[in-house]
Amino acid sequence: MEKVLTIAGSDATGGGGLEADLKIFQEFGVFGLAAITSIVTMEPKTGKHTMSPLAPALIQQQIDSAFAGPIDSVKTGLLPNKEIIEMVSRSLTSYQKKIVVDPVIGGKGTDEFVHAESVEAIRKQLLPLAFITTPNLREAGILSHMGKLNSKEEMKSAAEIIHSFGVKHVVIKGGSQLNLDQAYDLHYDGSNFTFYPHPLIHTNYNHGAGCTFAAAITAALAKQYSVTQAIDLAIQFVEAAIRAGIAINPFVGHVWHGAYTHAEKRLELTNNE
Ligand code: PXL
Repeated sequence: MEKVLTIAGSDATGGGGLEADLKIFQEFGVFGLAAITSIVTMEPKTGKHTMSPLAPALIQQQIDSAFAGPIDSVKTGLLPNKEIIEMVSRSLTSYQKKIVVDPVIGGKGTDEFVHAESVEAIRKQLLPLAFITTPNLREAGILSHMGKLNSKEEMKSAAEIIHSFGVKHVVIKGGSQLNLDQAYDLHYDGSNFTFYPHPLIHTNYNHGAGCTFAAAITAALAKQYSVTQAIDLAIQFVEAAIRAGIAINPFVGHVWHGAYTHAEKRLELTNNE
């Protein structure tokens, strides 16, 4: 069985972070391992998020634990500061297989968590090691120094700039912000641009969608699917998860990570069991 490691934050509400990653790995039938970089909690009366980074030495010990055996692919998610980004990058330097970098730069309730020096460390230390990176439109604008991206042409320019940092494949999640007829995700491999159009879904139930997309790609790569197959499958997987979104708390609507495989129907005892 393929083994997939996530190096990410914990989202105690279960929508994003390593909680999402591990659920998705299970859906793909791969064995999930996790190194926690930080713990994100939510104040239940106000919905305010707080991030508590773990000590770098403890993160290092978790990564070393995970690498005690063979690992087929690695996903990085929320890396709370420059020191931790550099430490994780050092740990992955000799790792030759597939690394998926989800460059989590803020996000729902977490905007204040990532600073300019962290963004620079993602560009200089982490992206050169990565096989695929999966920024959303906002993150792609920040990483490329282009600011707000307003069109498919600007997405292409941003993808070229991000590719120049050394990552092999750039996948920008277009989402609904471009106000077009459909959502467009863009894949750039250094020579070709491919847009993946898919339906816009008007919903607030999308907490965890970004993590889900990157985790699905990471699991698919571990299973030796091609980059194109991995992106196609991840788009369908996320679409199902968003359509089946659920209210977990009064503040953010969560995607249901098990929707694509109807996981909610699994393990139902029948009357005669
Ligand atoms: O969706 C971005 C994200 C990533 N990782 C963790 C999070 C969040 C958003 O809340 O909590 C741990």
